Amino acid sequence: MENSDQEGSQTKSKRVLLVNPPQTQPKQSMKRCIVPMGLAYIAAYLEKSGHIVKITDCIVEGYETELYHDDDQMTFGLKQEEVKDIVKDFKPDFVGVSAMMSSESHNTHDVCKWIKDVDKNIQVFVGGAHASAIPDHLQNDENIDSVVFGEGEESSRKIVEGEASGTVSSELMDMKDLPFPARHLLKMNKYIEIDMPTSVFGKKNRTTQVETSRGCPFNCCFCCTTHFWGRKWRAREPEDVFEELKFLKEKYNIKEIDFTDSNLVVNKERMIELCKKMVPLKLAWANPGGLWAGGLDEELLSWMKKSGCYQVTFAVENSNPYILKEVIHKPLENLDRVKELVKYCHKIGIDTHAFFVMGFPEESVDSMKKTFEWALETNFTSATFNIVQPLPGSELWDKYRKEGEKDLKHINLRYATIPHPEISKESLEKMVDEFNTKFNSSAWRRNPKMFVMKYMRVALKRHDWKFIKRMFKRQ
Ligand code: B12
Ligand code: SF4
Repeated sequence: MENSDQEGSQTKSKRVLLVNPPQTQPKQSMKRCIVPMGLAYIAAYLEKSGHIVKITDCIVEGYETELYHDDDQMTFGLKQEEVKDIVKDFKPDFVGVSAMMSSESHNTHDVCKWIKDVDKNIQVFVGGAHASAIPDHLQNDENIDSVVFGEGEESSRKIVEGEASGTVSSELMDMKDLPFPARHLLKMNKYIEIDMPTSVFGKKNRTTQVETSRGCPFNCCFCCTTHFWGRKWRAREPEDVFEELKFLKEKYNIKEIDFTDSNLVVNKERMIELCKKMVPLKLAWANPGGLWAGGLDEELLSWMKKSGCYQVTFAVENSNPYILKEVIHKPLENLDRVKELVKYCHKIGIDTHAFFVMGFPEESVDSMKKTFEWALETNFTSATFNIVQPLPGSELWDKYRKEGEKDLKHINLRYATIPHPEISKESLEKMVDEFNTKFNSSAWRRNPKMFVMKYMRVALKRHDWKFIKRMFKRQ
């Protein structure tokens, strides 16, 4: 009886290879190297369903291999032959390829072709933010058999078990059904050794990523998160997150956490409960993706500090109330409150970073300069000024698809794509570049203690002054 059950599950079980493609970026940019959390979740879910899974992250495995292009861009990661050898060796029935950033979609198409070159019978499926945003681009690729819209865990299982194919839409996952990401299938020590996580201002040396929630209740016009995660914010139980953090500390000696959530603090009580549980773990943590300032108050911030938070990133976006409300649709009415919260963070010893978005055609150049002045006045320790992009999947994509589609590779927050009535694209890029350099170098004058702590920390950690120069320029 036992034997026949095992045989049954073996015939059902499939060999699945999940691939994170190489990455292309401007030559001078920092080469990030982050655990592909989406693939790690899918792998864990497929393993739980009885399949044999392997993850190939071309970025970490081929981190040292760089291929230079004529247009100031560079691709790093495993080469075509290396990926093909992995496919030949593993002999998968299915290969799932990540299509996360639209600016990277050419790399997804390349990997799919390499797989079909090895064996046309391998079923290739893709998913991720980009695949969910413009599935038609991927459906038209002869090397792709299925495209997943939304979360990948249950949809991948359905594809692998023959229950779905073609364009596959996902139901929102119940967070209780998610196993911990399959980090045992990744070269965890190499990510830790390379040490280029989301937060390059990191405090400690052994950093990794953790996701505690999905979705966001808001709908900022430039963001595509709610398109594929949904506006229903779903969070894991604090106890479950605590268990994962404890495991990371015990198994990999992790000392710092990057929370990858789109919006970590939608529910204050839950966040306080999580912070309380984190205190004894003595981990450093930050939220490099940005927080909604409306979710913060002094009580929560003081618990965040006690639990190891060393930097809060305020996703303020703009200081012009009309642009915030009518153009961006971000619920952040009280900007004076942001000033108070920043002051409070500094008082209790938390650094502050801020995100701003510039270049909306509805916003005058004068107003952009006012946002810059407001940021200086508010005295954030550091800030990033980005240029608005019609990211596929966002509200702006529907409006500016024509402009965006011309050059997906440049769907990057440092380039101007949307025409502005008052300023040329080149001048806008130059002005925003100057905002970044001016703001971050002025921290020396505005916030001497924090400046020294923050940048010395990074200099000592990395032994590299050039690295700090790049941070001022947000490279
Ligand atoms: C962490 C993060 C980063 C990190 C690391 C990115 C990385 N390479 O791992 C950093 C800081 C480097 C980064 C940079 C950028 N990012 Co970013 N980033 C994120 C963030 C906040 C979290 C990603 C994450 O780990 N999520 C958790 C995991 C579990 O989710 P997931 O990866 O989406 O996977 C799930 C599904 O998508 C799907 N799925 C994923 N892969 C696959 C594969 C298959 C086969 C299947 C079936 C399904 C599937 O299933 C998974 C499980 O449910 C997301 C927003 C978000 N909340 O997702 C933005 C996001 C991905 N980034 C975005 C952007 C625009 C950028 C930048 C271009 C911004 C810039 N500076 O110009 C750069 C690009 C840099 C580059 N070339 O890689 C956009 C992408 C939009 C788009 N259409 O391109 C997002 C969606 C945010 C947004 N604004 O809407 N980013
Ligand atoms: S930008 Fe942030 S707050 Fe706005 S919709 Fe996206 S995740 Fe939510």
